[in-house]
Amino acid sequence: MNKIINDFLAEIDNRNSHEPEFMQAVKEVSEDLIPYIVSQNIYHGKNILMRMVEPERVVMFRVNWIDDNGEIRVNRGYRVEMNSAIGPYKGGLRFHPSVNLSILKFLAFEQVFKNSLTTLPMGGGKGGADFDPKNKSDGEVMRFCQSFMTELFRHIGPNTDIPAGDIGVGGREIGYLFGQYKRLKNEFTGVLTGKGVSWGGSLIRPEATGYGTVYFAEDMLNHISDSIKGKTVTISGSGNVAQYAAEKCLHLGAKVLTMSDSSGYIYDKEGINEEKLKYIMDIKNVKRGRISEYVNKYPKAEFIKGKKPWDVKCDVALPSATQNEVNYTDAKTLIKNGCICVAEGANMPCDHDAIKQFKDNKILFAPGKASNAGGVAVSGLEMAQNSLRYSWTRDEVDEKLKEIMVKIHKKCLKYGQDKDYVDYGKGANISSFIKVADAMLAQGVV
Ligand code: NDP
Ligand code: 2IT
Repeated sequence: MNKIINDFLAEIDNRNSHEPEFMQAVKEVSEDLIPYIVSQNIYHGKNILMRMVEPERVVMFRVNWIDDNGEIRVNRGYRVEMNSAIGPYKGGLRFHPSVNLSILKFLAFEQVFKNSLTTLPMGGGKGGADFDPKNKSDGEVMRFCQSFMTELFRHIGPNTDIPAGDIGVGGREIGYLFGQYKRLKNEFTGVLTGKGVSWGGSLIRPEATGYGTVYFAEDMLNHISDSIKGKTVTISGSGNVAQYAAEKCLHLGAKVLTMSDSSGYIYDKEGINEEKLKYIMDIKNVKRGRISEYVNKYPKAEFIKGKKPWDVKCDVALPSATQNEVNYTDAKTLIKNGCICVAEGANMPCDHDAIKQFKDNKILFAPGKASNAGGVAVSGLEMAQNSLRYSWTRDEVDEKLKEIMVKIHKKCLKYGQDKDYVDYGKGANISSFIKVADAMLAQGVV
């Protein structure tokens, strides 16, 4: 079996050798899927995984814009349309200086499996640009978004490809992107999700990824007759996912000890309560400042510069910033300090060696494609509401989100439950694969 897996990965590596994040995501999925495929006559010999790792289409384009000093700036934009077997391409846009094809292909690949798990009819895609929204004026961000959409609009549409937010793309950017799409097409359609509620957005979409991650952690803990109530939680990141993960932890009676950004983390021994979280939201969303400002208002807390929060003793860890932010050493430290549950709010925040540590030590571990699927799931509900020309209440959407997370948990158990341990990664990979693979086989070699 190892030889089949290694031969497969060697062939993919040959074609994508300069794409380490993409190779990492493919490896993680292949180790679970290849043994399953080989054991199933309907999939074996159909080159199905090879078809899944090749994007259906990749668009790369120039984005020119003019900054506040009148200088002409050039960025690179992308959309990776990975797989449309079970629905139109769906997935976020990331604006961050690190964005490249490897990162977007890994995200698009993961998105295909994640979207399949949601139970909703969405294919997978991802896009973005190497544009850095930090320290840019609103006018600069708007001009960038307009220029980006001036090319992207011809490749997307409400039945073709529906982008949304991700790192560096929140409500403000979605607004500017939507405005430009509408102007170019002269059409008011649900072509993006994460829209404002007064112009086609869904209630709970901003909260959905963070809330969903905590619902999933709670489902995992309930499965071992435990709960998140009273637990200490460390969270990385202080953006959209981290903020609402923290909020839901507080709703469910857990104590949040840390949040972070790329400059370092804050550690508040007394716990980040609702009032303190509101202050963080104000720093990050309104003032667009840094997490270190927290200690100016709450001097009993510490700011630890340049470090990640995984040295802090906790029961539950929710990595919610970016890929590969939890490595082997971090995983060892978390386990040594008594952590029992890790649920990924971000995409691929735990590297291969960290995941192996969690599994070897039988720590509850949820891969992002399962635990952070709440965000795209509510995007799917936003699309449904747009098609109905109707909107559901906050409670209705929240209930549907909870139900979807429970269904994802059940799907993970179906293929991941071993005697005394659930391999959520394996459960998520196999369960999501089946739906996409069956659709691909039914649709022929296209
Ligand atoms: P935001 O842009 O709102 O926040 C990102 C946070 O992560 C910020 O605190 C940022 O700090 C930090 N961060 C970003 N890059 C790095 C880095 N290289 N090193 C350290 N910290 C970093 O993004 P989101 O909260 O939306 O996304 C966070 C993660 O969740 C991503 O992995 C994303 O793919 C994933 N995700 C997002 C979903 C969504 O609906 N938004 C859905 C599912 C997954 P700083 O401000 O210093 O850059
Ligand atoms: O990684 C993700 O699932 C997202 N960034 C959200 C995608 C979406 O279409 O809502």
